[in-house]
Amino acid sequence: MKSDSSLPSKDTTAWGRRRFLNTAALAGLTMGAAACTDKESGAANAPAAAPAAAPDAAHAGTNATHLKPGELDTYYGLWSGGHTGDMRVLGLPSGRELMRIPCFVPDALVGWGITNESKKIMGTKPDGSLRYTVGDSHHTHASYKDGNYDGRYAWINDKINARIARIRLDYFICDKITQLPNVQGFHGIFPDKADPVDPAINYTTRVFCGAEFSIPLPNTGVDDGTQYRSMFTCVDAESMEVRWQVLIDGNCDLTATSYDGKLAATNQYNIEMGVTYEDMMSSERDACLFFNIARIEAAVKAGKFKTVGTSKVPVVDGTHEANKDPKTALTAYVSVPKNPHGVNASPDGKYFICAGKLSPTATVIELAKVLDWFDGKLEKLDAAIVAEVEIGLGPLHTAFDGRGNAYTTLFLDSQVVKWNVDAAIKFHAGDKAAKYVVDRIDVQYQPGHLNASQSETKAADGKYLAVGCKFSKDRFLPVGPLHAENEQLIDISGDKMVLLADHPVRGEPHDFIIFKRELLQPKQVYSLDEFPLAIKDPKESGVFRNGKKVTVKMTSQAPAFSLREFKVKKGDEVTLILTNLDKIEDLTHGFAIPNHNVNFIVNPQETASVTFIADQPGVFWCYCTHFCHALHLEMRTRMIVEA
Ligand code: K7E
Ligand code: CUA
Ligand code: CA
Repeated sequence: MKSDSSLPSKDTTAWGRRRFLNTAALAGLTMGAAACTDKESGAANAPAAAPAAAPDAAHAGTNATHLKPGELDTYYGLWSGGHTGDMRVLGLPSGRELMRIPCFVPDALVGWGITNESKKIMGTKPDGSLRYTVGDSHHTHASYKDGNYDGRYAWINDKINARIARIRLDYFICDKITQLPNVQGFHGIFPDKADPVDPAINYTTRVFCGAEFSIPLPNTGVDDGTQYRSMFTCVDAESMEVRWQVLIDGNCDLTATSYDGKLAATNQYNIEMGVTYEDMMSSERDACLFFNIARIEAAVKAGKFKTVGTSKVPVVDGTHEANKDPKTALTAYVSVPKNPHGVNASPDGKYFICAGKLSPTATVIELAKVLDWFDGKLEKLDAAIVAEVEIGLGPLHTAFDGRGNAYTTLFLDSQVVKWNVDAAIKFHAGDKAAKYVVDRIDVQYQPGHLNASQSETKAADGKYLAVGCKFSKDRFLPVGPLHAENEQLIDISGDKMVLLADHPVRGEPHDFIIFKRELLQPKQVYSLDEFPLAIKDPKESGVFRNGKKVTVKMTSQAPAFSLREFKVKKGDEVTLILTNLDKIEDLTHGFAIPNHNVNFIVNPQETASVTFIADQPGVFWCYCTHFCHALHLEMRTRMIVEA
């Protein structure tokens, strides 16, 4: 197929032919076909695409991606790593990958899953081995203060094992992982931005987590799917303990939170509570489910909860049946068209926008009206919908430029559509002259998430938009059957979107955030006090025996370890503690032991430990694996295991 990146025509008459897909079967077919073939055959099932026109240089924006050697990026990007279960840190606009922060899956560079400290965070079985070595991270979002990022934390989900990880943004490390009880398919995640009750708490204290799959509660292996339920979970941002859960009808997909802290919401594509995709598509409308945070926490405080299985977490009842009276309701189910996907909060704080997925629409829900309904001042909850407009085929996620425009990925059309929220509201209210679609751009190909610089904050700046395309097809050199995916950068500073760059990415691209570099103040040298096991003076080094348990204490200072050799006996359980006493930025050492599955690094002033059985007699040259000094290759110590 051809690989043009030309802009589509602004001719909206062609657009009018893209009709609402109002049968479940057709929608399912179209989605399936496009997902496994190319854009042309996807389009064969869909109404004709807008005719292509040559790119118009006159409308080109002013942003560029190329940085001169030595020039620093102006934005950080935090990216979920997909199957690799880590968080990627990018510099934007260059798109250069600066770091990978391991979370859910072992990492060979830093020794994540090898050191005792990282294993404790990841979670182990009674025999000390890792509980999980697979992960699937989709969503990452950072902590807020005053509606902007405050540089404390970011969170990321593992869909496979229902885990949430926290990243400390001072050291760019994962410091806690919590597994959510009684849920499966933990997908959407979003920190709150303020406390619903206390205005002094204008920063993140909670993280909300949606569970996409429904299961028996407790999970007893029941076959009858009508008994399965899903839950919405609140995790404490500081302690990372699970605070409470809400039992719901339907399921959770993506999650959003309001700037005033009063509301959180999750899109639901399975209000049918089906167990097959045909069942899950049988209703014409699903829901965007709102949670009244203050009321939920009051109910927990008042003891109006139960617990499920062995979990002690309070579970309140958020089902339809229990929440009919708006004045006491904990939840509100706003109806949105068939099988929606993303839900995103506009930076003006007024709206949540639901992307239609199987419906070619975006639904704009006004938050003030949802609050009115909870107060008994809005008779029909669905009157909170202030726009529901056609934008294209397969809408998935929406980003914002802070100038009133929304940008939504169209999976089936392989496009990003730029549309104006106010114009959409006017159109919905009956002003058929209101032109809400502003621009469209082809992307390569089948985009999922997108996000714009500062888009998820009140400081959305409308400069850059990144798009995670699920298929790269012909954009890169072929490398066998597995293709790189394609992340693209688009300039959104002008009237028309301009494609700036393609970047290959290992599967699979999901969510990310982009924010100004000034918002972070990373530290490049640890403090010894961060580590209880720190060996603060090389004189403390040595071999300390307690029966068959041996502790080896060592420090590193380029180009030497504090012990030139150390002796243990065959069969000993050895715990080796290494503190890097070098204080210079960028002076990292590694420590590898041949035949013992040990390799990890210690950054400046960091302490790490490993525990292993010395099960083979012999001499083992432990060596520094991280280039540190002209004498790096000589930086070694001997482990002598006596028979
Ligand atoms: Cu759309 Cu898991 Cu965020 Cu990926 S989900 S695309
Ligand atoms: Cu120390 Cu290389
Ligand atoms: Ca559905």
